[in-house]
Amino acid sequence: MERTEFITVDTHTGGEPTRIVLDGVEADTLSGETVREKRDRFAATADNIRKLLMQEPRGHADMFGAVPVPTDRADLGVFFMDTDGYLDMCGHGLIGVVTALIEQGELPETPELTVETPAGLVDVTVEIADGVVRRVAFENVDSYVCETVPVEQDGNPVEARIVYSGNYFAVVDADSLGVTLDGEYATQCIEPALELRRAVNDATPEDPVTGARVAVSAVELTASGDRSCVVFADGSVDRSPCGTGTCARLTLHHADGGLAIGERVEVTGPVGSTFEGYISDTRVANGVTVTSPVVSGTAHITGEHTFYRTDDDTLGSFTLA
Ligand code: PYC
Repeated sequence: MERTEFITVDTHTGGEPTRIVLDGVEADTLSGETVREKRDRFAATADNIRKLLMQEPRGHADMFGAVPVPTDRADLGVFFMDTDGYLDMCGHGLIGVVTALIEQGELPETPELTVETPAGLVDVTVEIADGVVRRVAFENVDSYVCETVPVEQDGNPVEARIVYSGNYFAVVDADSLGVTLDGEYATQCIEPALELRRAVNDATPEDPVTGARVAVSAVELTASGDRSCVVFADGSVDRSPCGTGTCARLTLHHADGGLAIGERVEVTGPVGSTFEGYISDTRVANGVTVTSPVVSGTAHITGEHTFYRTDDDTLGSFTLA
């Protein structure tokens, strides 16, 4: 029997998992200049590893993962994956990766570092005490409001605001989808969010900065006050307030005139954990106001794994329909 091993360290950031792959991925499946190229090469040649570590029986329907990779452009390179594919940027994942790599001695205990993601370079600030990472803040890639897509859902008009914040989000008022973000609401968000994403993507929204047609990857349900719920992949619910989702919310709030530069807000996710964020700066690109959102949160290491893939285990990886 032949056995391949994959070593991971796992974290949770406000309840949302990140399985960080430390060993087992062959270097030639990560070739490329940029982290985006490395991610694309991995997706083309080693997607079975994503499925193995994200999906059942080793992962679960809401598993999330990250692969740190070497880069000359920053202190660290990392790309992100889930049960369904890959995201260009991930806030909770970034907070988890930086926390785990510093606490495991894989990164120096430094208060500031830059991280290259498929979405671009992200500046990170770390609070460390006694070898424990207490808080990680990241200044996201340029974020901006794209357009409003009106759709009809269950006979009701719904306005989906499309925002780019490292990923394309459809931000929608939870009430308009018939969901109240109160108590235990997470699972009620999944079906309405997936239906909304299908309708929005059928409307082929456009990125006003690049001019490209875009596909929304995540839906953020918001409610007045600080509550939010982000649904992504094939119906995964982010247990945390969602890092890039919080950036989308801040960017929208600023565009609507409700958030001044530097004004801090706290956003609460479906299990009650919080991220803090603010807009640090704005500029205009192609006539579009572009923000630099900063979000911070805390992650904890939950364990280390050595996963096996043996050649007599023919079941493979799966998600339940
Ligand atoms: O924290 O940015 C985030 C994120 C995206 C998808 C899941 N979490």
